[in-house]
Amino acid sequence: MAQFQEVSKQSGLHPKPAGLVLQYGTAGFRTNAKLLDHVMFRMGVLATLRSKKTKATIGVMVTASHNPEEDNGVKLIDPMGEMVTPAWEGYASQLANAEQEDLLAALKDIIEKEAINMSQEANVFVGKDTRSSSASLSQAVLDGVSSLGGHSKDYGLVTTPQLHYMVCCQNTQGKYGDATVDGYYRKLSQAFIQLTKSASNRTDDQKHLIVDGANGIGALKVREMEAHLKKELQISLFNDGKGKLNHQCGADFVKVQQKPPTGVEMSPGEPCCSFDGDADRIVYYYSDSEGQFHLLDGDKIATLISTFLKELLTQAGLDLKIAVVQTAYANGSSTRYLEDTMKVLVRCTKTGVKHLHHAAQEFDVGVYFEANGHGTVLFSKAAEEKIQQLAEDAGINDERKRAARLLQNTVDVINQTVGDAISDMLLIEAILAIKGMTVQQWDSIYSDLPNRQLKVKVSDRRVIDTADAERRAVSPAGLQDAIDSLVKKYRQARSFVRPSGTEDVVRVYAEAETQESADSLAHEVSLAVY
Ligand code: NG1
Ligand code: ZN
Repeated sequence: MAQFQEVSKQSGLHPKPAGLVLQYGTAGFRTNAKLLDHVMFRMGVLATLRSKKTKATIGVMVTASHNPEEDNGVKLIDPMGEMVTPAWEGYASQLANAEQEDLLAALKDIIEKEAINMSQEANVFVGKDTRSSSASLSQAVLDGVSSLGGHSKDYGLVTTPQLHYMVCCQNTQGKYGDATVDGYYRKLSQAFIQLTKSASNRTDDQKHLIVDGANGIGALKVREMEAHLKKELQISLFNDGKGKLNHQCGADFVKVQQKPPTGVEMSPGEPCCSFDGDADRIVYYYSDSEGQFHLLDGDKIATLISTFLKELLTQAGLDLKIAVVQTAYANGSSTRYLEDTMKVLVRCTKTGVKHLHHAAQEFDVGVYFEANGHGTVLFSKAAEEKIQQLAEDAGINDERKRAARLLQNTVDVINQTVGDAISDMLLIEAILAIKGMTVQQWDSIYSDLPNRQLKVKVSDRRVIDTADAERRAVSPAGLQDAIDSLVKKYRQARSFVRPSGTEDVVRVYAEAETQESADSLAHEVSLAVY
């Protein structure tokens, strides 16, 4: 057919290595950049179909997040800025894995199954991270879009959450904000400046933050953001892009290694944070006067944010249901603190942002964070309206008004489409300023249980099947019994195993009363996995 001629021709310029099979996993396609040219082209094609199907703008982000520089990857973004719906993840794998001669058949199959009207217009937003392979790979995406007659807008270098934000703005006709990078800076910085105005006694010291940019896109963008902050936040940027991406730095390194990144000059008590390679994750940390390292991960962040929001909702007299969504990796102390002390509802979902995001949508205010620092807050439409109305209500007392205005600006500083290191950083800094809290005081809200994460290589990780939000292994037979009896040997212990969705490994997690116990429990459970 004539309309596929261009796809045929162009796909020949982006050929698939015969026999190569890749899976659209938890975070899209991710592997060595050399293997991805055909995948990018095809994802441009698929995004065009998705746009025709939804009659909305779709996003395609070229990044491999915290993976090494040599890797790259691609993620599709649905109309409201959320991850692409699961059925289309299946189509993505189907299209990426079709051999060259079968590509058109695979394409037609999707068009038929989804009953896509091919005369519908299509719009695709494309963004990329700073990897050296990203320029040509994002060009392959653009080629894919144009081969099927779609329109594209190339945002060039942006963080993953910035592209999610643009897609959402575009599809809500500007109600969420302007679909420009400048619009993003303006919305978030104005909200941040408003929030910090309520922090009366903020000293210059408290306006200072050390940021590890992981030598990635976040480093570039946090600098641009800083220019909008009118000195209300002054950033000392390390790993600013001159060094190797994610190498011994960044949020993933800091969280997994439980140590500071290289290349950052820390002084005792000074708050620091690390972004990951595409700036959708953030973790905080500091070293104390004895030089000991303290990590404030996604669980501590969720606790700080949900405590702040709960207090404001109470002060505002708003009866809105707030919940925190975590995964099995959440530290047991955080769950206990939230449920027992804060009396906040806690939900546990499977690993992967889409699961958390989905669960958080069930509440008026849903705070979700993975322990690794990926997370955000979702406000239901009704919640946003109530906050708005109250902030504009002339008949309420000053305390309620102040709380309502703070809530309003909090909503605006948050990127609700996806976890966003820059937005989360601004929110955390604003909360610390408003509460007059130091990073040490925040850290001492509860003490993490010592924990350990290990990776185990097995011949086929898929033989492990889990249930109960991945907290129990249902196959192979006997594995969970073995884990249960190992856990019983230690105090305050918990352990689980699950196959990774992004690497060919089984992940083992253990926590216990002491680091020694957590380490040996993790080790013993790894042996049970073989
Ligand atoms: P897998 O490889 O499925 O454990 C990892 C992270 C997830 C999520 C995805 C996508 C851990 C334990 N797992 O998934 O939280 O962020 O990568 O990036 O951190
Ligand atoms: Zn990331």
